[in-house]
Amino acid sequence: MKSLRNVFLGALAMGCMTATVSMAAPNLLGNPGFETGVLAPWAIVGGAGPNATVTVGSPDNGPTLPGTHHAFLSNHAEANGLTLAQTTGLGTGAPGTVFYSYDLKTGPTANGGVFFVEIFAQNAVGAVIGNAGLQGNYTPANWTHFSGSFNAPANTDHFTIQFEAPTGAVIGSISSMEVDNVSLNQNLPVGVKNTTWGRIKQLNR
Ligand SMILES: [Ca+2]
Repeated sequence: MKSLRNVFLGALAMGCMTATVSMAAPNLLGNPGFETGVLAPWAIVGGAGPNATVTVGSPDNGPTLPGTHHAFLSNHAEANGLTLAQTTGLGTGAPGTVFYSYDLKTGPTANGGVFFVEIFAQNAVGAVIGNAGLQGNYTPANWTHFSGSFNAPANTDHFTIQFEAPTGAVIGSISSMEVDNVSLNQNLPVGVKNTTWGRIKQLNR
């Protein structure tokens, strides 16, 4: 009996492992950890200037995934909305739950500089038809993983996620942040799907 039980537990463990691997949610974003060493397909969509830049930095890396690179938003221009964004491809989204996560680590901030994240659901012609709500103001002193979900409405076709480092309308206002391991997907997070239980039931017969 003992050996049968061990066979069962071994098979169960293998079933769980297989299920976990097959459940890995595909990320809709390209270069999500900035490990290519360049920003693309991320783009600076607002506020770029001599005193407001987004660069890929190394060797600092967010805790969620291995790597050596991150994006660094550095805004030293007053009353300026420096924004880094990525829009997923046409047809990559659908109505339903959208899961998001990202790692953040605050850089120098002063005199009204703040940091927000926004995620938009868009229809096939790019109009914004839903959103995850304004997230922030974020001020994590050390690398911190943030995650959540929102419901994409009918006619959702694709998404945009953007990281915003706006400054206040005073000289000396600074907003800066390191960003890494950004994920946007519509599959259940790893470990939530119930296919594993079907395997257990089979094995129990
Ligand atoms: Ca990285």
